[in-house]
Formats: sequence, structure tokens, C-alpha cells
Amino acid sequence: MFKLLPVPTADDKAEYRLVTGDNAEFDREEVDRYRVTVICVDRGTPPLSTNGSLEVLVEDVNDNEPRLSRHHYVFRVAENSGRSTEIGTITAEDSDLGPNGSVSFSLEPQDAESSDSDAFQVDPETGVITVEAGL
Ligand SMILES: [Ca+2]
Ligand SMILES: [Ca+2]
Repeated sequence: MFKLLPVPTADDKAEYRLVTGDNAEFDREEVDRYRVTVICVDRGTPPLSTNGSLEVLVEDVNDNEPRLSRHHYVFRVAENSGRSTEIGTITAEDSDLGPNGSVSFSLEPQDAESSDSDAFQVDPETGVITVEAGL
């Protein structure tokens, strides 16, 4: 995933840049950190060495859309149900991190016939659907 490239320096210090490998692909949702051992060997006889460790943290990009727990929900509600009657809950998952993985819900009419969308409301945070106007 990584390789070291030597950086030319004026003095006799050794300096290397850590760069991503040629075929490196990062997906935070699969692996969110890498631990790499750095080995440093001199050119003496016999050669002496030391090692250290470095850690690379993979930052999140919003590359996953939210997924509803179902594509099609059917809820039932009794006629004459009053305002704030709870009908059901919709849930969703988003595997990204922080705001990239935080979802909210809203309702909009699907066609002209069911355009009376004011009859229901959804809590943007919890996904709980309630009766807004009495049925
Ligand atoms: Ca997302
Ligand atoms: Ca992501």
C-alpha cells in the first residue's frame, strides 16, 4: 500500500517520503488504519539496524448513499385516527462517518392522487411516521 521514496538532501541525512503504492486502493469502510514497520539499516560491516512504526489513518469520503431498511413500506392505520397517531418507523443505514453517515427523513407526494401528503409527517431524526391531520 505504501512505499518510501528517497529525497535528495545536501547533508548526509537520509530522508524519505512515504507515498501510496502504485495499485493502492483505500476504503475507510473496509480498513480505517494501517500500521507499518519502518526498518533502517546502515551500510557498515556488519550492518546495524533499528526499526520504528508508523500509523496511517484513512479519512472518510462520502462514497456511500444511505440505504433504507426496505424499498417499499406498507403501514396500516385505522380510519378516524387522530393527530399524532404513530403509524410506523422507517430506518436507514449509511456506512460513512460523521455527517457523511448521518441521515434525515422527509416525505413528498408520489403522484397527484396521493398528493394529500399533509396527512402524515415523519420525524426527520427518528423516522417515526405519525398522522398529521386527522383521517
Ligand atoms: Ca454517506
Ligand atoms: Ca466513506
